[in-house]
Amino acid sequence: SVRIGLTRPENFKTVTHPGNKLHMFGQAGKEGVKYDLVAQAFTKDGQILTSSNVLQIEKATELTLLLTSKTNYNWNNFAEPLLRDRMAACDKTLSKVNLRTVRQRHLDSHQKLFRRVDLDLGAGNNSLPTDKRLLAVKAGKQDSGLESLFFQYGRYLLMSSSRPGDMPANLQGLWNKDINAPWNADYHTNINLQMNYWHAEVANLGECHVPLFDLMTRLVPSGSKTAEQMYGARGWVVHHLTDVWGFTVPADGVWGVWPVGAAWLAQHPWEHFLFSRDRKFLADRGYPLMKGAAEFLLDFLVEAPSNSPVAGKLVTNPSHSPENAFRKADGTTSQFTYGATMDLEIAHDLFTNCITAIEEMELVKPGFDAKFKSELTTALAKLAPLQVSKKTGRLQEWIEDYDEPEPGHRHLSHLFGLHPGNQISVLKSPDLADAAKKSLEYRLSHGGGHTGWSRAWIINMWARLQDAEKAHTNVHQLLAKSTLPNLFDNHPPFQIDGNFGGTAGIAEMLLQSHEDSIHLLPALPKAWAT
Ligand code: FUC
Repeated sequence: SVRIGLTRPENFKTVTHPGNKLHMFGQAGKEGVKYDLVAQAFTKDGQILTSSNVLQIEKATELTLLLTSKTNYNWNNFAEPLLRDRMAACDKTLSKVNLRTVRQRHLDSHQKLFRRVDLDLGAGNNSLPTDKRLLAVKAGKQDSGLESLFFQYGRYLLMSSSRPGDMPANLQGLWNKDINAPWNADYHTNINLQMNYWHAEVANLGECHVPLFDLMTRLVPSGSKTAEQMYGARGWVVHHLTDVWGFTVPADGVWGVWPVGAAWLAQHPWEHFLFSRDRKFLADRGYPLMKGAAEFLLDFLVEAPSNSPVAGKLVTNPSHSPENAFRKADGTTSQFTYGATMDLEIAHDLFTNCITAIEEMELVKPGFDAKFKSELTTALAKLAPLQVSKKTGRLQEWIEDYDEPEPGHRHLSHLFGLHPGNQISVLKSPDLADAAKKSLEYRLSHGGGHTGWSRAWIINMWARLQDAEKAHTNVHQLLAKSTLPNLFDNHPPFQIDGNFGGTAGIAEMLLQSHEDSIHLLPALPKAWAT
């Protein structure tokens, strides 16, 4: 026996309808999305009594509740709200459910994706429930079984929050519980959204990557307008955050003055091609997105002035190194800069990927986009080189060797070339790799890695540096310091990027393919000996 109602912290009404249905409807805020939600009860034995807004179940031996909701948000054209009868649409969904087969359909859909990857690092402490295992890890215990569980959980969360046809996973995946979510449950493009998809390919969930490409495609019209009107540039631009209404202009003061969001996102369709070898995808969707992002950068880059250490080379301007500040010689701090290291690394990554993509297309269409290829090749050769500090031996975060007022900053932007880029390589550019390692150590020795996603990024970087034990220590720290009892990542508060980035990091320790070959067990720690 149970009473069932529906509630929400703002603006809603509930009523019951024949057929044991409970109906909630309302609107987010005064002008926001309108929604309808229907819960329908099915029982074995007993009876269901309905009052005006409650379903009262008496003495049932079994109860099944189906719940569905519809909004007027239009993912296919967010400028035009949907005008459909939402209640009727909910009813239609419910009428299609076959109670006998619905669970099996769920399992089939789950297992098809989930069972593609097995990871066995030993059982660990698996006689305990998850929250107790986590407590033991927080107390210093090793639990390799919990680490493989965390890996699979990251796959599970992406499978559940990013299916083809739907929207990509936001800062909370799709598990936002608040009316006003932290950072609006949006898409931050200066690390967080990309991190959500780092494991998509390597953890064999390529189709779950597609919603990200759908978002990118939807951002092209407004991103092109922003490129044209703000910068007089071709192509499309996204700044440090976006949302589900096509937001592409700067927000949040200096932090928003970071015009390389689209250029970073463009790494993703390229990775999707590398893992799938799907030429049709590359030609129809991937390459056009990459090309537009590259066109913007080609127009945005300028020659550094004669008093710069990289005079005459191409740099971004204005820009900043995500959310970080530097101290100038006169003791004042600033964020605005030109040629932040990350910008240059992103440009290097994108131009290189575009050229390789053109070479793929040339195989089928000789002469494909030859003019653009030569534009890219010229710019790539003229791009300002990465700077290693003569004072510290560290890879500089800025083109000039500024001091760092916050040396443990959560962003590790200048190490983009190490991961997720591959400009910095232990094999091909060992000096840069060594400088990057020194920067990473410096960040860590000043408290870096204190947000979940920051720690997750660090795992990936140690894996790329092939330091198995340091990578593993950070897996342990991610669980011990930045994970909630249900294994959600804790920024704090809950933010899903650390789950996804942590999963990617574990994969990166076991398997890498960013160089020209596949590298098995590049960073295998002692704790995973079996
Ligand atoms: C970036 C980070 C913050 C937070 C936010 C959603 O701006 O610097 O730590 O994760 O995104």
